[in-house]
Amino acid sequence: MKIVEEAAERIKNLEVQGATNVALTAVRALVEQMELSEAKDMDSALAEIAIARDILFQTRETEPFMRNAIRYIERELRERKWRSVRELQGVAQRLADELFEEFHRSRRRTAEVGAKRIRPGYSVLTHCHSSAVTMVFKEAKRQGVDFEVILTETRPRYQGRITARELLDMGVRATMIVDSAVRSFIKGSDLVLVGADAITSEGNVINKIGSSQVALAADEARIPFYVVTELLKFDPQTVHGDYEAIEERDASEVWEDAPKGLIIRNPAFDVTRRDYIHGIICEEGIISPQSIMEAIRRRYPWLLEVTGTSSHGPSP
Ligand code: RI2
Repeated sequence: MKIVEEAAERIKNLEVQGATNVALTAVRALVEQMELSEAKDMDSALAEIAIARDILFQTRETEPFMRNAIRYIERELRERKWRSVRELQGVAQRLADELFEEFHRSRRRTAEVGAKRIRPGYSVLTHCHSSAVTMVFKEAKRQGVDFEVILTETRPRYQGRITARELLDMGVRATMIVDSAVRSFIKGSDLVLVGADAITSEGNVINKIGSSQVALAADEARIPFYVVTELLKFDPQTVHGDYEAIEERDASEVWEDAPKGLIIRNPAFDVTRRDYIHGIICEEGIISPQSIMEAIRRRYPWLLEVTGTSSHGPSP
């Protein structure tokens, strides 16, 4: 399981960062690992897939996109009849290719829809680094819209620096602020765009810690708060009553040589209630968080059939 184990390590230590990158890396690793499989029969090949799946699922808790993508491939492989392990390997590759194609189509559509919300002269506030939000910025820039971005540094891992570099590479005017300065700067903004790690059946969104504070500040200042995301980040377990698990990361990320006895808490994500979200910008266009189940049934009905082990976390 060398390929899968290496990918899992890179996901765990945040070398691979962002919900989308995590999902794509995990799927690639699974398929590459299967290519090297020396399984003699179908049962052993499927058992190897199950081991790989478990290793990948244990990397990070709040990653429904990765879980959905891997469960989809595993389910398709289990449900069909195979003549040989070779055939199964080919189909795993094809399923992954189809998933990637669908993902890129969704991304293009999401970017086109999102870019229309950025009007000339706008100041857009964003938090953390989301490749989906970056795609919207890129598309707006490509269309010649003149706008600027206020971005948070995003403690403790400073993902805001990734966003900052991408914006400067695009030639977009970018201003970085510390996370606690959001309320001071929100009044000068026209729009908030953030990404998502998970979407629940109620239309609540789990994203980088601090997102819900940004949403509160936006609500107070009457600035629209939009979430840019693929619908594949929907967590089907939440339909059955489970709370989305919120990953708690190591205290050393917050303070490496903290004094003994100090308690440090370091949740990676928080929940933004749907009431604070103007819309979810996704491959179905802009939808209200309340209509999430309808959108999932229309676009990815299989998502509601591929639930596996439950995830429990703190209540929203
Ligand atoms: P894309 C990130 O989490 C951020 O919370 C970001 O908004 C979200 O993933 C979505 O990113 P982390 O993996 O999928 O850095 O849009 O902990 O790239």
